[in-house]
Amino acid sequence: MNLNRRHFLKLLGTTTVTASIATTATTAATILASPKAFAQGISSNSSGPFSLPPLPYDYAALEPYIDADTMRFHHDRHHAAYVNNLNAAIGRHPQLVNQSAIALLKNLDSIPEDIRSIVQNNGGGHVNHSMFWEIMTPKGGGAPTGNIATAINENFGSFAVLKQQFNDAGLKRFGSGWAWLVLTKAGKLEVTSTANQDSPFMTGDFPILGNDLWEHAYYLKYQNLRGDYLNAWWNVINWAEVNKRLEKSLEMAIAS
Ligand code: MN3
Repeated sequence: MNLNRRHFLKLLGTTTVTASIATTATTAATILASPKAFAQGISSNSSGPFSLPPLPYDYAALEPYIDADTMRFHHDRHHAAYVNNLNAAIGRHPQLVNQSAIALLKNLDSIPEDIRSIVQNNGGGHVNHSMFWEIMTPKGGGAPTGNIATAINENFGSFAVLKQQFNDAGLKRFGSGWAWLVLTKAGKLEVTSTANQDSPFMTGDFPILGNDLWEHAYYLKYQNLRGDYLNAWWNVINWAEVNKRLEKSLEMAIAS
């Protein structure tokens, strides 16, 4: 990866972040290296290296923007199914048992062909949703804070421009998928979109922030009005967690 210190300083428009990168490197390395640590160790109904992380708040905590029934089905059924399917696939190839879900996604070409698409879909689903719960919070929303605020202004001009690009990407995604704010291999923040459960990690980008565009994420409350859901979602963004992910993305870029 051709990132260097100058890229980061340009990205952030500041030198203040570089000190904290070093101090949190160990924590991030631990989180990213171990599937159990990444998933925070709650048990699910399947056995295997991966487990369903707990929701960090009540099902109803994100109302009125996301309703409790949607959160319950989304976390307890949909995410759980991705975890169970991923564990079943890895169970057929035990040599993969110590790899993190992110590592699996980054090296799909090396995954045995008989489980490759299962890992792509369900490993992607597990990693995407593990991020999704964490970057939302009942006390969220408002303007970005910290280094992500600086980076957004440097890369997009303003938060309003980012939101518009992001929501446009979400509206244009036909069918199921995700809208993303990623740190690219070139060290820039960009808005992207993927189909199905494809993860930005598959192409070497780091997902800083992502919104679930599957109908299971919004249909009970918003029906066909995906645009209303996209607009409302910004009210629950956990900017503190997004800042942690920005730091992690920079650490991984430095390490690779
Ligand atoms: Mn989903």
